[in-house]
Amino acid sequence: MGDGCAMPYWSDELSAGGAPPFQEDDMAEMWGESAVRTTADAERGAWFAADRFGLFIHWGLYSQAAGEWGGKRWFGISEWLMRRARIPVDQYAGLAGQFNPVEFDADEWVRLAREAGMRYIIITTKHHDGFAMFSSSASAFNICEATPFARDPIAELADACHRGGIRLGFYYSQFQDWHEPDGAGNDWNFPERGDFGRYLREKALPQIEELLTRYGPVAMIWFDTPGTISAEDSQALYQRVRDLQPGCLVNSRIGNGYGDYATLGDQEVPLVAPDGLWESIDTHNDTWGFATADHDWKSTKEVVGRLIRIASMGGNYVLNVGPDGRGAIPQASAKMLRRAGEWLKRNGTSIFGTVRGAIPLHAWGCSTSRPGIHYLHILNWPEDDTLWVAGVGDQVKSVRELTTGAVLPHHLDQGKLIIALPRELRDPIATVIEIAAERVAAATVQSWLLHPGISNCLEAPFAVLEGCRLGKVQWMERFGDWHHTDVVDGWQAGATAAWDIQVVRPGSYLVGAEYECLPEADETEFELSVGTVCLPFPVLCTGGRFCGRVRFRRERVGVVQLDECGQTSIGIRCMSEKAMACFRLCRLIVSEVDW
Ligand code: H79
Repeated sequence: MGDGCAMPYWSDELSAGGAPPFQEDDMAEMWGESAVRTTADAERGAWFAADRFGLFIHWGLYSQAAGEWGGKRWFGISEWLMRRARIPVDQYAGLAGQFNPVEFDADEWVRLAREAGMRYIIITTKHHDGFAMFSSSASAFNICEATPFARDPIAELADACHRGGIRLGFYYSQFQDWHEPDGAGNDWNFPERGDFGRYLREKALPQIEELLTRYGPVAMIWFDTPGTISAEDSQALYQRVRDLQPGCLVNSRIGNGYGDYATLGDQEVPLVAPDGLWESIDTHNDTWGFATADHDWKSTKEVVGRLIRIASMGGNYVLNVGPDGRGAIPQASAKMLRRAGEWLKRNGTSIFGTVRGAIPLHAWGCSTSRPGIHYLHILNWPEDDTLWVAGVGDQVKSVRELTTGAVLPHHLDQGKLIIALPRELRDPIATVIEIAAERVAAATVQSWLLHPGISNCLEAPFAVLEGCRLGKVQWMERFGDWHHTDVVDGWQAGATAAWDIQVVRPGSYLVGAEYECLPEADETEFELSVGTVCLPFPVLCTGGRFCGRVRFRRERVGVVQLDECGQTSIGIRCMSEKAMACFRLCRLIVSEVDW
């Protein structure tokens, strides 16, 4: 681009004072390729497809350090502390001498996961810091040999899981290992590139073998940051897992297109369903490992809302908690997990064993399906207690609220199902409506039902684009806390992004736009068009990007009259005479206004 739009740097070591920041290319290098070319066959993948909700646990020496080193606090993901603070290997290893997590209680963790309604646990057995949280003959840098604790928590957790009927998966960092000269990622102690093949042969493969032979059935090995690992190495790892435990699944971060299912980006919840088996992985606050300074907890409603949206796209949700150096799961996480579990106890049939929803995304929420049954998840309750549903067809047999079985009054109007919602059945987390209908109209193009009484977010991936394209922006706020947004990008002169909408209640609607506008594009003229009406407006600068952080603004554009029921289109056109690389639109927001 060369026009000031290029993201300058990622904020890796900026706060360390002087160390060179990393270029975007380094980032691609660390993530590596993580799309899968294959999906596990139906038999091996069956549990994964049905189980939907798992607990991720990041626990290691970094939990003891908790984001602080030498009197300095490092915001962001705490498990990266060793690299961020450039801690020498021997000093970091000194943490092991203080690591004595006497509060660790495997049965309690399993009980908590079960109470949350989760069906599986994935725990870090070795993160990038190289420290094995299990007894290992392949490296003495492990919890049994190097800490006063001297117990094997992986063994205890495996027993507790097998007793408690929870599947157990192992996180294993196969590429980065900051403890080893031959592992990747430690360029402060080992500036020369080591012999990665030797690391793989002498540490990673033997440890993976230990994990797959000493702890009973393993549901999955969860690899991370494939980096520049070769296709042969990825394949060899994959084969080793299959040979030792044929039923064990492998995620796509093994690299090079191998693996049984796709892991999306850290903290990424998509708007459009990916193909095949996939998972979103997420944190309860902003870090994976425990950090004393991070109290940015998601509410139960946010967590359950994400689970629902992911389930509606046929994916799994793996939510992380970070136990502290004493082995205790933070109170806030335990509380949220129990509350999420209460919701799932009432509404779990709408999540577990369902497939992606046949009824398209709406302003009120989304759906999941099973043969002949569709569950509507109301995340945004309409002000007038009236729910409009498009795409159900005319074969509806019954409409009930899930937890009480209460039959709800409904009728069809212009091909839309209208349901009267009883306010007393409103669940502050999400209300689920169960619809029995043999055949639903398959939605091909998303035509957005402009819902009265709720803000309608017309998202970038559902727009019809001319002269512009769909893009993605990703950035970190503090460090390692990823944010992902779909945008309409690459605007040519005269380009348009428009959404097909269906007006069900004529009236006045306020239209807003949410976008990033770099200084070069400040005050560029755009036009909002609805039917034959065109409203000119300027887009306003959101500031430049600092450390790659993206900032959006939500601006009112104007009020439009939508006087006729039925199909129409709403969109914006770029009136600039030259291409606009510095403007990115996330969404239009359309809401009914009382006049
Ligand atoms: O375990 C959690 C994270 O620690 C781990 N994945 C989740 C599940 C993770 N490891 N690496 N990453 C996530 C990607 C980090 C990439 C970056 Fe960088 C860190 C980009 C910028 C800083 C290293 C330095 C790679 C490029 C520059």
